Amino acid sequence: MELSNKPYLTTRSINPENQETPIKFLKTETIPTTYFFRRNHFQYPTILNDNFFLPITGQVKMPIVFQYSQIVQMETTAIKCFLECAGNKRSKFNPPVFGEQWEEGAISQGEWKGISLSCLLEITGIAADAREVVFVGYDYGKQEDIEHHIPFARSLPLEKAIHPDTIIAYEYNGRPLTYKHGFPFRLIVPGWYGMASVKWLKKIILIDDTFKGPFQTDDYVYYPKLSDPYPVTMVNVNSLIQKPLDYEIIDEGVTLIEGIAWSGESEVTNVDISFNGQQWVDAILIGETLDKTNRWTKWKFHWNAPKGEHTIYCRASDSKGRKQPLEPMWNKKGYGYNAITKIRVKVK
Ligand code: MTE
Ligand code: MO
Repeated sequence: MELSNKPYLTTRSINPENQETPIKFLKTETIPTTYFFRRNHFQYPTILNDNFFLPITGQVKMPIVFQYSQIVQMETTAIKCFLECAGNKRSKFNPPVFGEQWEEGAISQGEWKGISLSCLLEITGIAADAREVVFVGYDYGKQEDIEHHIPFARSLPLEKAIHPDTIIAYEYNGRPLTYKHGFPFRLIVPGWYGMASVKWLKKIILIDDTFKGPFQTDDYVYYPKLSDPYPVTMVNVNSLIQKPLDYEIIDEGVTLIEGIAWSGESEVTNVDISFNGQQWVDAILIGETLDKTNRWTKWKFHWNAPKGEHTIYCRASDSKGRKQPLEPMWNKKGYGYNAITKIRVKVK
């Protein structure tokens, strides 16, 4: 029998194409493009000559249209970080919410190379009254309630936009970005949920007020039950159990439990395991612990598994003192699910 890794991705919707990564593939530091999850709001755009020009306009001292050939010759910045969709794990909310029913694989990680946006803004200059930076993609389509077609567009506050790790990426894992992941240019905003990392950049506009596009003020907003709405930004502390898998049947005796944990604008400092949700024991964090900001950490735990049915709980904590909560924060659009990770196994 020939073993195959196909299908590489699990399809949640065909048009637009939304596909998640089977979590058993999330085991290396850098995920090959073929296994990288895909999240699109519209059909893929057509790539034309125009796509190789990147205008920066609005509240700048001097508007400039940069060319691909210029940008790739400037000083490069390489960033290894994960990208997680804000809707990852949405299928776990109870009561259920509308939207793509992602399980746990709307996350991937790899090395992005490009130029810090701040380098380009140094060249254009920033006007004194600039407050936000708007990023417009080449893809467009119909959005509920709006008559005309609109592009995918998002903004960042100026401080986040000029952070040296916010880059205009043109390479992934040492190769040019692939078409489906934003070729020729995409924004990468490490530590923020994926919606911020706009693909197929068409233009960048500095504005002196706040951007009100539908992907800023309607989608990607938390609507909790009891408090006021607020925007989706930084990635919550979270984790996955990859071995055993949910509902796996395993043999009695010592077995390895393993997985990954991550947190935005922070790093994982601890992973605890429990078999009853009350007493917790430390798992072992694997690999370098230096500079894990915006990267996932692998962890493992040796378990002497007794016969019977068990629930395994996993709870990550980060350097900002955040911990996965027992209950998720339910919100109408189903973003940011990060309740304690749980699987069921049977030991025979
Ligand atoms: N950029 C454009 N132009 N269009 C999109 O639909 N989706 C965003 C973001 N950037 C999107 C986009 C969302 S919600 C996510 S989670 C990430 O891209 C997914 O990136 P990927 O498809 O490379 O995994
Ligand atoms: Mo997303």
